[in-house]
Amino acid sequence: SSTREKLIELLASQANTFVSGQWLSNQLQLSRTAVWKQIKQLEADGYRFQAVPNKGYRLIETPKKVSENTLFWGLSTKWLGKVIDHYEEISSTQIIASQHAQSGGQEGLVVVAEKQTAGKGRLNRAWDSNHHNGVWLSFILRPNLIPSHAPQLTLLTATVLARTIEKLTGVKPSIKWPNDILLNDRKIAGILTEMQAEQDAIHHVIIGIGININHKESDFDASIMKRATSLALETDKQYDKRVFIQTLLELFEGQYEAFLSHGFTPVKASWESYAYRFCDVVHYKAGKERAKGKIIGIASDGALMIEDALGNTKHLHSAEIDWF
Ligand code: BTX
Repeated sequence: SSTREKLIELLASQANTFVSGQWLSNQLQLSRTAVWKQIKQLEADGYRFQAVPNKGYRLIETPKKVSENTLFWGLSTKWLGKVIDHYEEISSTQIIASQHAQSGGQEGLVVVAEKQTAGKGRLNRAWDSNHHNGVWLSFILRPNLIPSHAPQLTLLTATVLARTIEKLTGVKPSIKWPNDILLNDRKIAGILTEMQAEQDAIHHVIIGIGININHKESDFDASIMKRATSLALETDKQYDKRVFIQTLLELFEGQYEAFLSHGFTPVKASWESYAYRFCDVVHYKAGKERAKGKIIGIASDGALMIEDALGNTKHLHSAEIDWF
């Protein structure tokens, strides 16, 4: 509620001193009992206070715990994450977000879960996320784009995810076409974009993002242990999931708005700056054709651009790349 936010704001702005219950009740125009009840609720969310008789309260710790409230506090976005639907455990945030979208959920509504029991990957693959050490979230977009431009949103999301990881860890990830996010050659995050559209208009797009944050190696399913990694495994540090989510949403909002007003060119440049094996020659199989060529970029429809030995450019829409 807005009272809660105001209370947290007041307490955080006075973090070095005690504030009296009376002062808070004046500021918030609430009874002292009501203030006390709000403080108890914040404690249940993981905020910690020092309470001294005749002096009042001092905020000594904001929670690491992820909840609607803790995510909301300190989030500086204008519209992304202004409505947050948080679950300790859910089948898939993608499913819940798409239900919200179908019943009129607003652009920027975010669904977050600590654990998913049926996390979805692309092409009916599963996403290993029945684990509280990752960030699993989906949000609704309602862009005024033609449906054929929707793949650009996936490319945009990949660049935002790469930027977020780089900002928080100092390590530069790579984007492996079509859309794996790698850190030191292992998969650290995945993106699932689902769209509902008519011929010439998008109803909504659900962007689903999964990032392995504080996993130990044994937290991964044996089938992916060798190929998957987490921020903690690669950098030997633990990360605050709340901070990760907030940074991600803030960067996304800015980059998305820039994309809507300036188009795809900056996204393309950013994607290419993170592209795995950019300018390397790779072997690939596309349909029946086996060939090799140099990776020279990404096209606006998501195709990988390859240059062959004669200098001709090819656009690969689906291909198996031999990365190693
Ligand atoms: P993808 O199809 O590119 O990747 C799925 C493949 O990645 C799996 O087949 C497996 O090999 C591997 N994999 C599975 N889980 C993990 C993991 N945790 N870390 C690394 N590799 C893994 C990418 O699909 C799209 C993933 C989107 C996940 C988000 S989470 C929030 C939202 N809700 C939901 O159900 N899906 C999205």
